[in-house]
Amino acid sequence: MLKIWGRTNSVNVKKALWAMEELGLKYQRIDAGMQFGVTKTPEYLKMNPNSLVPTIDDDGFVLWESHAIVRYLAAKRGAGSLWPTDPEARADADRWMDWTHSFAREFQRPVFWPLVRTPPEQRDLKAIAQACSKCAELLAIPNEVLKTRAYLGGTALTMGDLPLGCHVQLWMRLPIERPKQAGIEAWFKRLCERPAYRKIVDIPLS
Ligand SMILES: N[C@@H](CCC(=O)N[C@@H](CS)C(=O)NCC(=O)O)C(=O)O
Repeated sequence: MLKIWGRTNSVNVKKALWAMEELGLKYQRIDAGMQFGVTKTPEYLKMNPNSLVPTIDDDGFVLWESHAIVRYLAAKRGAGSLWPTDPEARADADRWMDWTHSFAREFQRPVFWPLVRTPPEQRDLKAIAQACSKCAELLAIPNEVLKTRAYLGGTALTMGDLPLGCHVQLWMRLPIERPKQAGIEAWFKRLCERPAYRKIVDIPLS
């Protein structure tokens, strides 16, 4: 049985869970990380020496790094859907997974953490506003693509949408000023129409 360790409000755990749901996989999720602990136990560290979530165990094959997990599941179970079979189409989608690291670096710690996981009196609002501007500047890149494509990899959802789709849910749901970005907004709306996205990704911020 496919197992995944990770709390449901982790953006990186969401990427793996969303892939599993889109692929219709049966899995067992074990709470781990933050208030649940687990990640510092010798058993967990043996699986994932980073002491981070997510980690999966697929019938004895242990894997960590959320994007690697998404790629693995897509390659194994999603050929022709999450995993485009044409090498150029796959690279086109794949590039957005790597690009998402650039956005996450400017967004998770500088914007999400201060607004959601930091007491209001400790927030540096000027720094948050500056970080938001930088994030909007970065999102202008996929925004252009999404003006002419339904999904980042083309006409259908692929693995290329999963990492950024998880960060953009937080971006869209945070009480911040966002410039109008029609491509991103239409894509987010499209993602919200997917049952798997609503179940796993578009949950209240915490
Ligand atoms: N590059 C790793 C990063 C994993 C990561 O930073 N996970 C965070 C949650 S999003 C974590 O484990 N934080 C500590 C905790 O939850 O206890 C991945 O993509 O899987």
